[in-house]
Formats: sequence, C-alpha cells, structure tokens
Amino acid sequence: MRKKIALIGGGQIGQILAMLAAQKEMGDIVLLDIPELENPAKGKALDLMEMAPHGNYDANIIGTSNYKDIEGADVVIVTAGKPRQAGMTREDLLSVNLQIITQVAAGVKQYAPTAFCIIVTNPLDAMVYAFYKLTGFPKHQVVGMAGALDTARWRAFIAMELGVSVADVAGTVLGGHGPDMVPLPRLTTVGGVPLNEIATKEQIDKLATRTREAGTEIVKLFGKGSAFFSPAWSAITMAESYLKDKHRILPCAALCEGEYGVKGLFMGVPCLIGAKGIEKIYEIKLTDEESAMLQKTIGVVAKTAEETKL
Ligand code: A3D
Repeated sequence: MRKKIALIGGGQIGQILAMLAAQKEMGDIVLLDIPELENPAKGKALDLMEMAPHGNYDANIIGTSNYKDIEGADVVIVTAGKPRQAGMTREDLLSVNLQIITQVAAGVKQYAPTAFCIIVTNPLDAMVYAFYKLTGFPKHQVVGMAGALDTARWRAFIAMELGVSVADVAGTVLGGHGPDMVPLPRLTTVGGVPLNEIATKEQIDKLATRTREAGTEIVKLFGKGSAFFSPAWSAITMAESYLKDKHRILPCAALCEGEYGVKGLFMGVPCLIGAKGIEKIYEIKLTDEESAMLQKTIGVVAKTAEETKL
C-alpha cells in the first residue's frame, strides 16, 4: 500500500509540497484547505493528476476540506496560516495563526494520530510548540521546519558569494527562526575547506546577516506573502528522511529537554530523522561567543512560546 501524505493548507507552499511529493512518488496526497477554498484545493489536485503522464508518477491526489480524508496519514505537513506581508515580523502572525493551529491540531489528532507532523506555519517555534501541546503527541513525532531552510539559505549565499557549487557547501544554522538565528561559520566547510580559510571575516559577516534576514528579503520583493519554493523543498527533505528512514541529519525545531540548556521548548538543533521520527538531537560544543548568540535566540523562542499561553 502507498504511504499517505496529508498537506494541511493548500496555498503557496502547500501546492508546491503537493507537486514535489508527487514527483518524488512519496505516496498518495491529500491537500486540505478551509471549506471556502475546497474547490481551489480540488482544482490543484486535479491539475497535478493531469501532470502525471509527463511528470511520470503514480499517485492519487485529492483536494478537500474534510479532515476525514487525511485518515491514517503517515506524514502531515502543516502550512495552514497567514504568511507575512511587507513590514510584518513573524511574531505579528502569532494570534491569528494560533487560532488556525488549534483547529488543525484537533483535526490531525482525531484522524492522523500516528503521523510524523512537520509544522511550517509562522511564527514557527511557537506554532510547533502549540501543535505539540494541543495534540499531546510524543515529542519524536512533532517537528518544525525552519533550520533546514535557514541552512539552505546559508549554503546558497555562500555558493553565490564564492562562485562554488552549492553541493560542496556544508554547514548548519541553529536557534529560533528569526533574525537572532545562529549560523555557524566555524563549522561550515566548502569541499572540506573551512569557510574561514577561503572567505574573509567581512564576507562571512555579510553572509550571516543576509541569512538571518533572508525571509524578510523575499517578503520585501514579493510585497505580499513569503517564500514558498525553498520552504517546500526543505519540508519535503524532512518528510523523505522519515518515510525512507534515510537518517538525514538536518537542523529542525525539535523539543529540547535539557539540550543546549533549553527545557520544554522547540528550537532549531541538529536532528537525526529516521523511521521513528526525531531519533536523536546532537549537541555541538559551542564557543563562548556562539553560546552567547544562542542564549539570545533562546530568549526570543521562550517569549513567543509563553505568548501561546499553552
Ligand atoms: P498561503 O499561500 O496564504 O497559504 C496558507 C493556506 O492555509 C491558505 O490556502 C489558507 O486558506 C490555508 N488555511 C488557513 N486556515 C486554515 C485552516 N484552519 N485549515 C486549513 N487550511 C487553512 O501561505 P504560504 O503557503 O505562503 O505560507 C504558509 C505559512 O508558512 C505561513 O504562516 C508562513 O508564514 C509560513 N512560512 C514559514 C516558513 C518557515 O521557514 C518556517 C517559510 C515560509 C513561510
């Protein structure tokens, strides 16, 4: 039997997720949106079914607004919620998206209680925390997508700056999904060569700043809405590691229970994703300077989690 992927939210990211999941033949796909947008969700699903002959995939893809259709899903990816408009911070979305996540958590809890759940809705660290609290799912089953994207941006900017293949850039970004996130140049390499040996401090500082502001850079360009291609592919990479038991190590917002001194909060940390979900969190020994930066981001993450009142 094919696996089942439920995509909650059929907007910009949701529709790209559906296309990527189909192209990768990850399983059958359910694209769920609010009742007022059920027909567009059905239309997107049908369009993707009609793409299959050239896309060369077999998958059953449906659009719906009925949670019963996600019954038994193996993976749930949640993008339901409002995106930022120019001039907004992610935190400005908290109250409106908390209401949406509350509805979504109830539906997923009822119909897909064993799914690996990847939350994308912003403000990310607070929304994944809320989803975890509202569903009561085990911690290994709930994760937020942010670090995978932040790291992709870091790697992309380094490749663009140095004129090298992005495939050879390896590194990680820790912390919350906001302007205080912590790219780690010390642990970044380009084809095995330490970044700080082939880039100047000025270049590295500029790349780190651009990474922290990357979401905002795109929101400014769009005017309305936020990035969708790169967030979608980042979430699909996480889902694929789970479904195929790939054991990818990706920075994800996972529940920390003492790691990095954080207790009871979701924050971006390197995670091993396999068939059991979040199977391991890696703790990196940080320098004093890196630790101080992480402390700052932990403060922001704690504040937004507290604002959910959960
Ligand atoms: P958008 O194109 O507006 O799609 C969101 C969809 O969610 C819309 O189709 C809505 O109708 C739908 N929706 C709203 N309420 C519900 C509900 N109760 N049940 C089901 N569906 C609902 O936005 P988008 O796809 O561009 O972005 C989705 C979310 O992802 C936003 O909150 C963004 O801020 C966030 N986002 C996060 C990242 C991260 O890296 C964490 C990156 C980019 C966007």
